[in-house]
Amino acid sequence: MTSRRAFLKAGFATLGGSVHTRSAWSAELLPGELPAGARASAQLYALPGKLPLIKKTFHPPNFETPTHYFDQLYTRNDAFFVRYHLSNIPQQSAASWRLQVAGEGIDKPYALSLDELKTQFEAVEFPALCLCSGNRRGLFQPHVPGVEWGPGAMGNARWKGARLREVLARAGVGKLALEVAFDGADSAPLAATPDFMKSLPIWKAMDENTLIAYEMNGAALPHWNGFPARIVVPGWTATYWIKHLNAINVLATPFENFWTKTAYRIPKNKFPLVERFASQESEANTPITEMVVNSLITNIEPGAQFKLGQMIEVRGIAWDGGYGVNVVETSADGGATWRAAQLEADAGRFSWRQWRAEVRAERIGAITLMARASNRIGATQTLELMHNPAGYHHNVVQRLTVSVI
Ligand SMILES: Nc1nc2c(c(=O)[nH]1)N[C@H]1C(S)=C(S)[C@@H](COP(=O)(O)O)O[C@H]1N2
Ligand SMILES: [Mo]
Repeated sequence: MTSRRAFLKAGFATLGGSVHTRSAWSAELLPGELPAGARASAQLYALPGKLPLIKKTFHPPNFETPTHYFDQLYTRNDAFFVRYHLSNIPQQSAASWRLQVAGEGIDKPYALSLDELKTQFEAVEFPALCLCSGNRRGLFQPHVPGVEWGPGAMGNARWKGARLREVLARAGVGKLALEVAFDGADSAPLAATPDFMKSLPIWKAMDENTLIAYEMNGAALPHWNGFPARIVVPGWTATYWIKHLNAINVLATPFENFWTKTAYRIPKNKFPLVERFASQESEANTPITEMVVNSLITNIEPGAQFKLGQMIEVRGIAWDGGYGVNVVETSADGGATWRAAQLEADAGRFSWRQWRAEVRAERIGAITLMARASNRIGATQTLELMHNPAGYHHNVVQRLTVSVI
């Protein structure tokens, strides 16, 4: 059996980062609802170029962002979460990187350098939330297999890049085009593991907001977030946001890759989704697409103490799949009564929206703070978990217990 120390050293050697063994500190940063096992084994670890993040796995690297970094509109690049399926992640060079555009759905295959991508297409920039489908999977009861994420497998950033549809248009998209498949430079150490690739329906690939992004918050993409370029699909969960993008294939038939055809599926008709991926639907299930409406309290750690009679300022963020959050309500009595929170400025429909509320610490003992967001198409966060086998779309109203002394 590998000892914990040997394992940490192995992780350290491969990823070249540094371990932060202040376990008491990392435990505080985890939601109280995470099972004791997940809390005890969690630790902070800094990948090269990153601040200490909550380590989920070293191989492949999966690291989540501590909640306090979400107490601002944009998530810093060096605190942005990292999610990979495969552990061969070669460093890409800006000078030699090429993007291949090919497939039976286009007329003229071609390749682009990074310079060409930046200079030959209009650069557009807007904020969008990048959220892993499995964010909060670790809170599922009963448990489901997969990376046991807390609430930090997400981040809100300003993305700058070229519109995918312009890059496709140069290749001449024909009538046959049904889906557009994406491949990144990462691969599996074992040939038996399917390469991580995803496709989008052609209409979503041609949406004016779908980007090939090369900047994040005004800087080049960090290596761990897809340098030099990644797909950005605002409103849809991050599984489609392929990093280290190096090949685009326009397909005339449904993509057969495991990660599109089999993984990242949700039961049909269970979630209130509008945007569908029809060519990949089966009898039982459908690819996950849009994010569901959700929120998070960002300025208070579980177990925080307040004085009797004190006003408690509660701040947080709320988001959805791009319709726009229009109401956030908070409760300080475990959900018996709710009051509207104040929404901060709207940074765009794909960004999360900040909000704040004040509640009085009215009695001594434990009190449960809750936040519940709704959006412009009338969807609201659930009180009961919508169970599904892969542990996606966890948008149960958060219960954060603090104490009044
Ligand atoms: N090349 C590549 N791109 C990828 C993945 C991957 O494993 N390889 N994972 C996807 C998933 S499931 C998520 S949640 C996001 C995570 O983006 P981040 O690591 O920049 O936070 O990347 C997506 N793009
Ligand atoms: Mo993900």
